[in-house]
Amino acid sequence: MERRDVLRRLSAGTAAAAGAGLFAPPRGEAQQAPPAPAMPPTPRGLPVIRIKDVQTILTAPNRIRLVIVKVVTDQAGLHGWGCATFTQRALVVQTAIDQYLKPFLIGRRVDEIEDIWQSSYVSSYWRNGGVLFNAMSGVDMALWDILGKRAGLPLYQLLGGKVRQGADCYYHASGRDFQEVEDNARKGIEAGFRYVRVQGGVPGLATYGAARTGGAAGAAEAAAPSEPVGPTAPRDVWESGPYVRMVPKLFEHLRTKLGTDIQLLHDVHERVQLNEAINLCKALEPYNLFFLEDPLPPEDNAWFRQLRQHTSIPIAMGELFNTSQEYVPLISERLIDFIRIHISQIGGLSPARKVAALAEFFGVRTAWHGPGDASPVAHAAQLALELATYNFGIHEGGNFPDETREVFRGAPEQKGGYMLATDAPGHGVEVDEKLAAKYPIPAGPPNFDYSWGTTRRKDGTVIRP
Ligand code: GCO
Ligand code: MG
Repeated sequence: MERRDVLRRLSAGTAAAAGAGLFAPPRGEAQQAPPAPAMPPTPRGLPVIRIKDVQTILTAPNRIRLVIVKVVTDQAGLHGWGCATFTQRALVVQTAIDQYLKPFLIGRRVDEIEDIWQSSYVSSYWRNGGVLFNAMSGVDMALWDILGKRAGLPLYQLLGGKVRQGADCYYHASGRDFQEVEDNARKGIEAGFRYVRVQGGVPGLATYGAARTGGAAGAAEAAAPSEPVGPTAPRDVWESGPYVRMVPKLFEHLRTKLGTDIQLLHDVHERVQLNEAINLCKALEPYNLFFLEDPLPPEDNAWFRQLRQHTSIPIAMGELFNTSQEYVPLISERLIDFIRIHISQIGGLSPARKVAALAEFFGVRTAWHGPGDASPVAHAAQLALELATYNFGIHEGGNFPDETREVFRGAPEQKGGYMLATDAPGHGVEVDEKLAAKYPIPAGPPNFDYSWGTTRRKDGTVIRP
C-alpha cells in the first residue's frame, strides 16, 4: 500500500472511530500495522548544549568528607555543581561517578534532566542504593544549576517561585547535662532562632548528639585494648533504658527554664525498642515538641502504624531512606508529620521535588536532612526547593564554618534564624576548586560524628545505628 493511501485511510478511520472503535482497520481488509508516522522535529528556541565532562571533587574543609560533582558542558564557561556526599563511603561514590555515570552521560543534552535521572536510575540494572543515588544526585543538582544559569534565573524561580521569604532553620544545642543544654539553647535563641534541637548526654553512655561523661559503662574496661571492637569487646556502650528515662526530664527542665514559646526538637536516632519509642512519645507529649525525629529505624517502618495510634507527638522520619518503597507508604498513610529524607540519598532534586509534592497532598511537611555532611551545594539546592514548597516545615542547621564558606562561594546565609537564598542564577554556589584541593579528605576511618557500627550494648550487641 502506498504511504498516501495509508494516511488517507487513517484519517477516514479517525472519522469513523466512534462507531468502529478507535484505529479499527477499514471493513473487509486484513489488519495491517501502518508504519508509525515520523515525529516532527522539535522546534528549538535555545541551542543544544551537551555534557562534555563529569568530574568528582573530594574536599573536607572542616574535616567532613564532601563529594561534589561538576558537570562541564560544551559551552565555554557553563558548568553546574551538585552534591553527592555519602560521607562514610566517599570513595565508592567517586568510583560510581567516574567509572560508570560519566561514560554513560557524556554527550547527553543538559536540558534532559528528568530523562537523565530515569535512564541513569536503570543503567546499572541493580538500583536503589545510597552510593548510586548519591552519584546521580551530584549530576542531577548540577543539571538544575546549569538550567538556572542558562535561564538567568535563581533555582527557586525555576521550581515555581517563592512562597516564603526565607526558610526557618533549627539550631543545634547539646550538652553533657541539662544546664549545658539550656545554656547552649539560649545561645541559639539569642541569635534569633525560633527552633532549637536539644540533645543531652547520659553519664557513661555514648549518647547520640552529646559528648560523653563519666567512664564507659559496662564491659568496656574489661576488654583488652588490643582486641578489636566486637561483641566480646564493646567500647562505646549504649543502653536505651537510662536514655528514655532522661529525655522527658530534660524537656521538663527546658520548658521550666526556657518557657513555652521556643520550638523544641529532639533526635532519637533510632536507638530504642518499639515499646520504648511509644512510651517516650507519650511521656514527651506535655512538652509540646515541634517534632521527635527517627523514633524507629527504617527496618521497622511498619511499626509506625502502631506508634501513630498511640501518640499525638509530631514525628519526623526518613534521613536513612533510599527508595520510594520506604517513604511513599509513610506519607500516603499519614503516619508521619515531617519527611526527613537526605536529598542526595534519594538521587537529588528531581526526586525530592516529587516527594515534596506528594507530601503536600497528605499534610506532611518537609524537614530535609541537613547536617554538616550535606555540602553548601546541597543546602542551597534544598533551600530553593523549600522556598517554592507550600508544605515546608523546617531547615536543619546550615550555619557553615568559615573554611567551608570560603570553598563554597555564595553559600546561602543565615539571618535571624532564617536561611536566605541569593538571587544568583542556579542554586548560586560556586566551588573554588583550588581552595577545595587544599582540604583533602582525611585519612582514617570513614566516619562522621559517632561510632557507627562500633557502638554496642553492655552485652556486646551492636546497635542501630
Ligand atoms: C541529623 C543526623 C545526623 C546524622 C549524620 C550521619 O542531623 O539529624 O541524624 O547527625 O547522624 O548526618 O552522617
Ligand atoms: Mg537525625
